[in-house]
Order: sequence, then structure tokens, then C-alpha cells
Amino acid sequence: MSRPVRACIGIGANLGDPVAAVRAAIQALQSLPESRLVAVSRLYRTPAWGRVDQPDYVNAAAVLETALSPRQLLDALLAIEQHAGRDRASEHASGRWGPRVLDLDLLLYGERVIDEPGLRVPHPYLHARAFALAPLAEIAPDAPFPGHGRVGEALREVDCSGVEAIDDL
Ligand code: A4P
Ligand code: MG
Repeated sequence: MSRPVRACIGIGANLGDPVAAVRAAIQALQSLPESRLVAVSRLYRTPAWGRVDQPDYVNAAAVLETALSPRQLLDALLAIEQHAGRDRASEHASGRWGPRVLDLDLLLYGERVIDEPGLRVPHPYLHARAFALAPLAEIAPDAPFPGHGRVGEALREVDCSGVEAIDDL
């Protein structure tokens, strides 16, 4: 195994049973090859961002130590989404940032900056999204966030109203 890198994953869901979907995604992350799950945040209830005419989301974040390349990791995340029953065809009918049964985003991959077709890291909207930064800052406040200092610093720049950890689980 080549030298592992710390990768940060954002998890989100707002259709069906979102709490169960997020938990199942965490289980699936635990089983990824050449990877070790090193931290998982609490689950958060968050107001929908981007398009507000949809249910609240459940969001969480995870940190993996992985020897997978960024592209291999993204492909593995997309496979987990698909396994969860995500149907991109019907989602595209409802438009960008619409509701979904499970969404996994590669938020950070060490300190790498990647801009390739189908793969951008850091995730292009991470700096603007309290629903992703709040769970991530819970487990990795000092993670480097290229272009924005560290995760904890970026969190202080966003509006976190309505983003709340779910305690009664
Ligand atoms: N892609 C490129 N870079 C990445 C990356 N770093 N991580 C490509 C993940 N995917 C990446 O993804 C479309 C394609 O982006 C993937 O096939 C991959 O090749 P998608 O999930 O279908 O995204 P989308 O809906 O077309 O747009 P976008 O901006 O990627 O949506 P997001 O970021 O997934 O956001 N509000 C709350 N409160 N909580 C949420 O979790 N999520 C969304 C969706 C909107 N509002 C939300 C939430
Ligand atoms: Mg996504």
C-alpha cells in the first residue's frame, strides 16, 4: 500500500429514510479497499441549500486514510450511491441540487488540488456550505483546505443557522 492520504467525505440524504441511508453509507465507507475509516461526525439536520423547495437534509462527514487514488475513491463513492438506489435519471429531471437518497462528495484529498473532467477537489462548493463544513470541522478542524486555510477557519466564514447535530438518535 502506498503512503495513505487523508481524504474527507461529505455524506447527505433527504429522500426516503435519510438517517438510515447516511448510516448505511458510513458502513459502506468502512468496507472500502485500501482504506481505513479514521473518524465519523455526528449526524446533522440541515436546511436544503441551493434549492429550498425540498425536504431538510441529513448530513455527516467522514475521514478516511486511503491508498486509493482520488479517481478510484470517487468511483467507489459513486458505486455506493448507486447501491443505495440513487437514480440520477429521475434526479436530473428535477434539476441541479435536487433531492436525493444519498449523495457522497469527495470534499478534500490531502492537500491536493484537482481540476479534471468529472473530478474537482477541493469540492467546488465546500467553502460555501455550512452543511458540509460543520460536520467536517467536528472531526477535522485542522485539515488543510487549499485556498481557504483550514476547515475550522472556513467554517467561521459561513452562516450555520439551522444546521444542528441530531442528538436524539
Ligand atoms: N464530481 C466532480 N467533483 C466531485 C467531487 N469532489 N465529489 C462529479 C463528488 N462528485 C464530484 O454529482 C455530479 C458529478 O460531479 C459526479 O458524477 C462526479 O463525477 P452529483 O452529486 O450528481 O451533483 P449535482 O447534483 O449535479 O451537483 P452538485 O453541485 O455536485 O451537487 P452536490 O454538491 O452533490 O449537492 N443541501 C443540504 N443541506 N445538504 C446537502 O447534502 N446537497 C446538495 C447536492 C444540494 N443541497 C444540499 C445538499
Ligand atoms: Mg455529489
